[in-house]
Amino acid sequence: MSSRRDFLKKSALASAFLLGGIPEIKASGKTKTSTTGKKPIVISTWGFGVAANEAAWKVLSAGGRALDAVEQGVMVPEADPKVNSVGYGGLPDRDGHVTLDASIMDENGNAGSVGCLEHILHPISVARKVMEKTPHVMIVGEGALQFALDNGFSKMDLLTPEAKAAWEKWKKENNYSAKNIDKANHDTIGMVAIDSTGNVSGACTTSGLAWKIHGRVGDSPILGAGMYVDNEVGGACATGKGEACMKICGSMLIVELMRNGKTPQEACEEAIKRVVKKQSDYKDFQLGFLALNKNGDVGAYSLQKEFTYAVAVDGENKLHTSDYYCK
Ligand code: SD4
Repeated sequence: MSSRRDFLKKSALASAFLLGGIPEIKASGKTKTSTTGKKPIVISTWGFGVAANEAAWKVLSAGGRALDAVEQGVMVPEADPKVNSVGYGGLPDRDGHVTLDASIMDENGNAGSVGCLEHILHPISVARKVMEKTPHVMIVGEGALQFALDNGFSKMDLLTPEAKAAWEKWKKENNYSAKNIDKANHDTIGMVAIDSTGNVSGACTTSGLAWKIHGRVGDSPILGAGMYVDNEVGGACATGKGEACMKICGSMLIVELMRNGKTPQEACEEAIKRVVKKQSDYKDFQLGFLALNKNGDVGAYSLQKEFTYAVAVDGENKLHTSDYYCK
């Protein structure tokens, strides 16, 4: 049970956090982010990770569970119509469908995911229901929608007027050709948190690649690719070209490298090097990894420049820019 002292400490942490701005820290050369020994902590991908971390921190600073923190955290960009790569407001596939992928994993190794789910505002919460209420790990497409509706989620139109206009413009200019992911048409939220008891959980949610072939599923709902956590080690998540990440089981690879003694930074760099070694078109797309070990050390590395990620720890929530391979 939490003592009053713990409560005051947590409240102070929460207020310091809310008062803190969001300074951006750029990785210069070999400078690495490290926050050894600090708990709770939450990390997430891209600039929208700052607002997501804030929601996650509310849970963590009140002594809540990492699983609840990551779910609450990623629900923020899922519901934000201005974020055109996650949830509501996400850019559609080439047939105009907004199809969502999400996965969640807890400290006991339980996991749930949904792929190609339409019409549901919070795919991450459906993934959690898959984890908690079914004997399965992954449900996709029509079946996932049916499962969501059966479990009390409501159906809505996720295609905003802005996303619809972008799709119509794309259709005029692109002759229905499925676009490969490039350096710009992506941005998944992946999040990993450690709560004050030391437990690790992760979540990942996206509308995936814009203009993809209907039915295409990326790395985000694939355990070990878009996200993976192991309570003995830590966790990792990915953003960028899902196909490239799936081919190396990126997040699982990073967790295993950390288990074998690599720092989160070394593990993220090694994963990117695997892609460079095996995928000759690596200069043409973006892929970024973010990792956290049990000590609260953070690592991040990407193929191309401008991969940003947010770290909330010790009352501060900061946006960082990761080091990258293609210089
Ligand atoms: C995918 N990894 O579906 C996702 C895309 C993305 O930032 O937006 N990543 O391949």
